[in-house]
Amino acid sequence: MKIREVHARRVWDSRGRPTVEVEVINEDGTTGCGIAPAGASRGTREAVELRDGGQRFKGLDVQAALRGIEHEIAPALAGQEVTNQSGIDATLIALDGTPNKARLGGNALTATSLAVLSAAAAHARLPLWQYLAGGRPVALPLPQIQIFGGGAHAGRRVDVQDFMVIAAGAATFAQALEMTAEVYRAAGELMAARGPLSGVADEGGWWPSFSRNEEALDTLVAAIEKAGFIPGDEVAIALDIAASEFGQGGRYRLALENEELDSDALCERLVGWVDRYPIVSIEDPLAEDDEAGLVAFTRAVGHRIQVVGDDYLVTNAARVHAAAALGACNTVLIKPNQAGTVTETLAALEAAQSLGYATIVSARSGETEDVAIVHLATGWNAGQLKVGSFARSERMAKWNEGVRIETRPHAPVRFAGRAALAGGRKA
Ligand code: 2PG
Ligand code: MG
Repeated sequence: MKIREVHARRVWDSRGRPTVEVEVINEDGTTGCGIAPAGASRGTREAVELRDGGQRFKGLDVQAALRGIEHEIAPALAGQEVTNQSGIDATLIALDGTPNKARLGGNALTATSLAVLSAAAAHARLPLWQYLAGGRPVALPLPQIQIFGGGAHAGRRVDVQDFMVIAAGAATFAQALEMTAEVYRAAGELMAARGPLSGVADEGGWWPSFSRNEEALDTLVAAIEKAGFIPGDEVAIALDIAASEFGQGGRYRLALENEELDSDALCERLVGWVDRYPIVSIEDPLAEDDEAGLVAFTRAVGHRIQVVGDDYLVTNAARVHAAAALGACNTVLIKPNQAGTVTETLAALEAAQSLGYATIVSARSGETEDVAIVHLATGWNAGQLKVGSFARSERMAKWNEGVRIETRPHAPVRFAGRAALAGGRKA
C-alpha cells in the first residue's frame, strides 16, 4: 500500500509546549498519526529537536520542523510503500543529512516515522502491537511507575529524578496497576501528613518535599508498607538517578545534602542504598561521561539489580554494543525520540536483546495522549515499560492502553512480570 499524503500540524504536550504531530494517509484511505514527545533531562547524544528560538513560546515553537515536513519529507514519502519502514526511515535520515538529525529535527523525524508505522498497522487492520509482533508470542511489559518526581522534573527540589515502584508480585498488568494505585495513594497520604501537600511534578509523581534524598526512599518504603505490601517481594523500588543532571567530569553535587562526591563516593553511596533498601533497578547511576564509573557500578551490583543506561546509551545500537564490550549497564532504556526513527529504535532494542541486556521502553517527561510506546513495548516484547507516574492523563492513557491490550476479548495477552527484570533480585 502506497502513501498518498503526509501532513504536519502543531499540537501541545503535557507541559503546555508546542510539539509536532504527523498524519500519514495511505492510498486506500487508512491513516496513521505520530506525535513527538520531549525530554527535559536529555543525553547529549540524543537526536536534536528543531525549535524555532526567539520570543514566541520561550523559543520552543516548531514551525521550522513543520515546514521541513511539508516541503521536504511529504514529497519524498508520497508514493512510497508504507510497510517499508526501514526504507522510509533511511530516506528520512538521508534527507536530514546530519549525524544528529539537527537539520530537519529529531522531533519531525520521530513524529513522521511513528506516523508511518501506525499507518502501516492501520492498513493491515491490526492494533499496532499485533502488527509489530507479526505472529510471534509477546507479553505485556512490567511497569516501572513513578511515586515521587524530582530532579529536572521538580525544579531540582531533590537531586534524584525518579523514585519509582515495580509491582514485582503482580500476576497481570492490571494487577500491577492496582498495586501501584494503592502505593501512590498511600504515599500521597504520608506526604499530606507531613505538612501541606504541594501537588505533583512533571510526570505526575508527588512533589518531593524532602530534606535528604534518603528521606524519599524511607517514605517510599513506608508507603509500600502502608499500602499493605511486602517491600521488595511484592512491590520493589526503582530509581532514575539521572546523574548527568548534577555531575560532570567525575564530580557530583548533591544539592539537598550539600555535598560534593567523586565517582567512587557516589558509587559507594548508591551501593549502600542497594544494601539497605528493596531496590531492584537503578538508571543513570553515574553521568553519561563517566564510563569508568558506570563499569565499576555495574561490576559492584549488576548481578543483584538492573543497571539501566539512558543518557549514556541514548537508544543507540552502536553504543549498546560498546557498553556491553566494557561491561557497563545490563539494561537499556529505549526512547524512540532519542534515536529519531522507529528503525534505529528497534536496532537498539535488538542489539540489547542479542547481548542479553534487559530493555525498558520509556516515555519522556513531556508527553501527549499518544499511546504508541505501549504498543512498541508489547509488540517488540521489550519486557518493561516506564511512562511516569499514576496521575495525569498523558500517563494514565498509556497505562489504560496496556489494560485494553491485556483484556482484549477472546485472546488475552500474557504479562511479562518480574522475569523481565535483569539482576538477581527479581526472584
Ligand atoms: C528519563 C526521562 C523520563 P526526560 O530521564 O528517563 O523520566 O526524563 O524525558 O526528561 O529525559
Ligand atoms: Mg532517565
